[in-house]
Amino acid sequence: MKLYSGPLSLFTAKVRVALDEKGIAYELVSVPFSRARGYDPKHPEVLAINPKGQVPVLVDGPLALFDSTIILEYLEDRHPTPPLYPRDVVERARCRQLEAAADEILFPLVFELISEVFYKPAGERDEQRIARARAGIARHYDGLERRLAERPHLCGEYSVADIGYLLTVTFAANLGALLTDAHPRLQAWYGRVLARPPVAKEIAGLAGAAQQLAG
Ligand SMILES: N[C@@H](CCC(=O)N[C@@H](CS)C(=O)NCC(=O)O)C(=O)O
Repeated sequence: MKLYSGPLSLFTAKVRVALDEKGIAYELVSVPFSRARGYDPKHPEVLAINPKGQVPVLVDGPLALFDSTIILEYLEDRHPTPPLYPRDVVERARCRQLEAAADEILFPLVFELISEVFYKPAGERDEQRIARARAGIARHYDGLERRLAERPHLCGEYSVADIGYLLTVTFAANLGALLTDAHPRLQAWYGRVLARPPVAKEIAGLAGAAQQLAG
């Protein structure tokens, strides 16, 4: 298996964690990324496979796939053990929805912070946009806090939803939207998920990559 990956790519990080959780060996192809130019120029293989020109891209024999959610589903079908989705069909559907919510509902708010805090120097940032994004993130966390009142992980057992949310929450925190005592269950959940070796390894790798890009 070959994974085209960006050094700071949250979406690729989801796939790397799932591959490690399942013990699947893979070759990592790092695509160019810089703070000044983002993902420009794009890797030719990524452009050839993904019409959106984005990572992650996974190649497994004759199969080439893009979009982290679709890749995670393929990995589960191809390597069902250990499972990263609930077995029950209804719970599985709910869990898929949650995994997608991390990407499509929470991440856009985090992207507002990326645009302001990561790409702009202090002094040129739109503080109102930052405050609005932080408030939206805190409201989203309220929903997760309620969900965690009844279960240790977002879908009961550890799953792709925990992987996606852990990474998104980490990016938010690194950009100043910290997890606070207003969300104690979410804080405890964060510690539980971070204690998993594949997750800890990924978070350490992202921190190292961020330092390298900054230096
Ligand atoms: N929905 C996609 C999003 C992928 C995505 O946004 N990838 C970013 C890196 S994290 C990218 O390649 N950005 C370059 C671009 O959009 O041109 C997924 O889940 O894989």
